[in-house]
Amino acid sequence: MKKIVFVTTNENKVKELRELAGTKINVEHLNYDYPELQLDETEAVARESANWVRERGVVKEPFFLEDSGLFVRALNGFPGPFSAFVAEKIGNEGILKLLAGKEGEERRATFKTVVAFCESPSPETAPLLFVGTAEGKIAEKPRGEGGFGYDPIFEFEEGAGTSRTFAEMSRAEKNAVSHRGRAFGKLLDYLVDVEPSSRTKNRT
Ligand code: ITT
Repeated sequence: MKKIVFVTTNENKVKELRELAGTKINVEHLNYDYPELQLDETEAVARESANWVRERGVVKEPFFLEDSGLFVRALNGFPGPFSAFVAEKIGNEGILKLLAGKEGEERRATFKTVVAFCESPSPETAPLLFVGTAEGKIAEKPRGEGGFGYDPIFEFEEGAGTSRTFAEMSRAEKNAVSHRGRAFGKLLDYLVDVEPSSRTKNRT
């Protein structure tokens, strides 16, 4: 089975990815803490983080990492690229306080994941980016026991008037519709379908 290395400090991401990869790809976890770059765009954070890891020769094999963020409309896209910092400092309760009094469409939010994949250690090959998003709303209160991070406050609209938070879904249900599921799904398709010689373009 083809093997790729996932560089992350977040065990929950690894669990989600391993379930998505199934028997197609062997995802090996490297628990390595690269610096959290404070850039404006998730794409830039993922790309530059991958370059940082590659330039230091941390991994010798094909690897990927990913940057994820929660973008809340009423907060002009905050916390966005600062999601990790904000989660640590004010957490879900802090986000809910910032949204006090906001209703309906104002609570709209997007989750975004950008996967950056480095197939070779060569500095001439730019990391390939794969983007996935999920649209939803920030719940009035945290709900659910599953997932991690912002999952209890992110309500995904499933149609027919139902909306569960990601924390109310099983891992497989979240993976089927989530930002990470979509981004990693694109990487998986790419790895499984495309011949190495024709791998050049970003899939965003
Ligand atoms: P690495 O950078 O080491 O991969 P991290 O947890 O710092 O791990 P991110 O910067 O991508 O990862 O995540 C930003 C924040 O968003 C962090 O607090 C996560 O817990 C949270 N987060 C990321 N993906 C999430 C998801 O699918 N559901 C809920 N919260 C998520």
